[in-house]
Amino acid sequence: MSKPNNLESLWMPFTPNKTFKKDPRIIVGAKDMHFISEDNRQILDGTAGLWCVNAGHGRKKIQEAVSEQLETLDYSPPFQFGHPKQFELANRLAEIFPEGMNHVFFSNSGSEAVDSALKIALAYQRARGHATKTRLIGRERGYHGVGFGGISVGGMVKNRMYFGSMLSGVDHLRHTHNPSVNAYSHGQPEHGAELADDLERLVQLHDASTVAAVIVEPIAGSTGVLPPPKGYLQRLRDICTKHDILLIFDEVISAFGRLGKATGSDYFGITPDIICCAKGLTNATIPMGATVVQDYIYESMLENADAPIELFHGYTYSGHPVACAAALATLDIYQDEGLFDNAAKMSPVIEQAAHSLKGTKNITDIRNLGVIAAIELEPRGSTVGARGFETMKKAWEMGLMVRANGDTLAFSPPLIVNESQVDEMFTTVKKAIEQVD
Ligand code: PXG
Repeated sequence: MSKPNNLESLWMPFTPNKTFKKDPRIIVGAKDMHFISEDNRQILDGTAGLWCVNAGHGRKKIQEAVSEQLETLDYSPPFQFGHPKQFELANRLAEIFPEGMNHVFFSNSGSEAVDSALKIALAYQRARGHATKTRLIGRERGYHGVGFGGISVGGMVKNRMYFGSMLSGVDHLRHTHNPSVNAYSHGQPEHGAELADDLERLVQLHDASTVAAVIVEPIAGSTGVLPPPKGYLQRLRDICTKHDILLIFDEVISAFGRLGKATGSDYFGITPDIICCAKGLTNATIPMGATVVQDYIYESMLENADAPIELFHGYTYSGHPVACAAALATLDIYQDEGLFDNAAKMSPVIEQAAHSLKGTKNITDIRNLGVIAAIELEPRGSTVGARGFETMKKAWEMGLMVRANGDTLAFSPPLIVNESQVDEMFTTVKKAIEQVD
């Protein structure tokens, strides 16, 4: 494998470029549960890449589908023309998404799936004669990608503070993290359902006639894994219904088996009006996002349109044939191998292994749900994130990939993970934590 001899020209995303280029971590291959590093070490993938390689790496069936598609139809324009696989994929998604969610709008990433959802929400409210419903409500610590819509409703301070005033007419619910009463919860925490009443407060402040939609991750991932308190999502759903506000679930992380079901909505038993997904949709092989809506949204948009084109929105690569081929092959793998069931089976194994680290030095909290776990470390003095970053690097040296979100270490392995790999993940990370000051 040839070595990139000059790292200078690339501006790396969400990466400390100066530090990385002095001591790079280069990945040159991947198969099943492992990455292969440039120095030819096997690295156990504790994160499914970035929460996205749900079926494991190097899947033949996806490779074949992609290469066949490239030979048959490499591209066709998505506006005014169609190709068979995008219809087939939309139908397949409708089958596994919650009842009544039978209409799918394709994009190329989670960020675009979110921006599409926000735009659809606004256009829908207007089309049905509620044009004053324009406000969007997100949540503190929420991550909804990096488009201006997504960062406006998002709640990650650093992702917002450098980028001006963003969308106007946006407000935020408080986040649900409350370690003083919920630390070391197994699965969903007991306390905090009442935080959903923040929505009621915001409705009192702004009036329901001005609020279009609320967007939350059913389980917050990127901010450091915050499972929703018991009862919280139901309360949010009830308040949205009461005030005729759309509920959008950003399932970019939670869809496609991460919680042992096709969607987090299915797992929690709460049906939103719109779901955003991406990542696991194509097993991360080809970029793709999707925004899945309730039938009444699609039907109302078609019925009430004031122009022949009902939605003035779309991307050059919406429903790209190669992405569709990859997604269809991925859905086949999930189904044929029962990977969502395997995720459900591995969930208690991960819970047990993660919580067995309680008492290890510097750990202040451990959280888990489905095939997700997080270990929160005490920040080292005022240098927030340093301990998490160094532990991630140490784990990499020891042959494990783990995500550091600030001082929280996050695990989200591929859904093919087995018991001995779970054991290896947590044994290794424990050693890494012990070796970092
Ligand atoms: N919504 C959610 C809930 C996400 O987790 C996005 C939207 C944006 O997706 P794209 O495909 O535009 O990146 C995400 C992405 C992390 C991490 O450190 C997580 C994401 C991205 C980068 C880092 O956990 N999730």
